[in-house]
Amino acid sequence: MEPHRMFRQVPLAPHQLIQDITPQSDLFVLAHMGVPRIDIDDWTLTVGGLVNESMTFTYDRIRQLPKREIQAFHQCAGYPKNPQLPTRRIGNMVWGGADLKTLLESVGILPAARFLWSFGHDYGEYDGFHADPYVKDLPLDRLLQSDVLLAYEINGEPLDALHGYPLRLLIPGFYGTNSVKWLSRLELADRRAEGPFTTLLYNDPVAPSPGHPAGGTRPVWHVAPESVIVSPAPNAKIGRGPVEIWGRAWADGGVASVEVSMDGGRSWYAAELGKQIDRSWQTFSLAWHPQGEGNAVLMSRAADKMGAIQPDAGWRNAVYAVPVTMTGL
Ligand SMILES: Nc1nc2c(c(=O)[nH]1)N[C@H]1C(S)=C(S)[C@@H](COP(=O)(O)O)O[C@H]1N2
Ligand SMILES: [Mo]
Repeated sequence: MEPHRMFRQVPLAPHQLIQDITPQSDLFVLAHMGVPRIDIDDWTLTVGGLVNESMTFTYDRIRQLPKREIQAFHQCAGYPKNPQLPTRRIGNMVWGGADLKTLLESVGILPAARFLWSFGHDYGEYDGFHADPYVKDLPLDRLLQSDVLLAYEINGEPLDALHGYPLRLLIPGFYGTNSVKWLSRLELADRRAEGPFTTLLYNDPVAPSPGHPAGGTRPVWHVAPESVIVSPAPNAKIGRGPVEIWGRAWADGGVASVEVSMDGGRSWYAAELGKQIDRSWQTFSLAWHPQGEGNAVLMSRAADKMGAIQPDAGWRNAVYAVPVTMTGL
């Protein structure tokens, strides 16, 4: 592994999300324990656990399977110990690869299987935890929706080493942490996987509720509704207008609506929402006629199709605020 320690590439800031499709070289990188450098001649993918017969695939074999391309956003959940902190690490790419459901069905899923465990080639230390290797899991019912990829391409290019070469998972609508890079092994199981990244980290606290007085935790799987204003940029000087306020919005299952505020969240106006392509982010926009001069705070908030809405503060998908100055000119 090179390096063999946590490695991050900083994300584009919200006002830099100008392109509908994020180039691979601009995509944020998250590697908890470092970056495996894999020689393709030594690499295979083994599929086992609760299957009829375990099987091993070469890179060529995976690439011979029918190829699917899915446009999908990809978002990091942020710091596993601090789900309150928004990090807004987001990109939107066209992912190319083999359909995982088809591959698993060809191996034969046994009826007792309920989770897919996915193993990376990376191992080591992260924040006082030790993992050998990186393991995540996902519920099988999500997987059988038929849009989970064994991805070997981003935007038509092979994955680079930082983004998981030669093969990674891509689970549209799930936080990035679940889309395991540098895959080595897949296993079907009847329970959740053990290891720091499934049992200790990436489990959000859930508030007590009627029927669940103790609260508990929930795995960091589904992406909650979120949006950012791309333009105007923070601290922009705004003339008399009209000014187009526009940005990106995303949620697992797609965004239902986006509202925009020009007065720091006191009043909200429905934005126009662009359509979703496959599992992509969506563009929203609103024409603004600034009144007077002085400071204004622009905000956006998205709602998903289940009715969940971005919180004002205190959670990873909290509303993003853009201060601007109205010149009155
Ligand atoms: N094997 C492995 N897969 C991994 C990780 C990792 O540390 N090891 N990090 C995860 C996290 S937290 C995120 S946000 C995404 C980041 O993918 P990217 O670096 O391609 O943007 O990869 C996920 N897959
Ligand atoms: Mo992440």
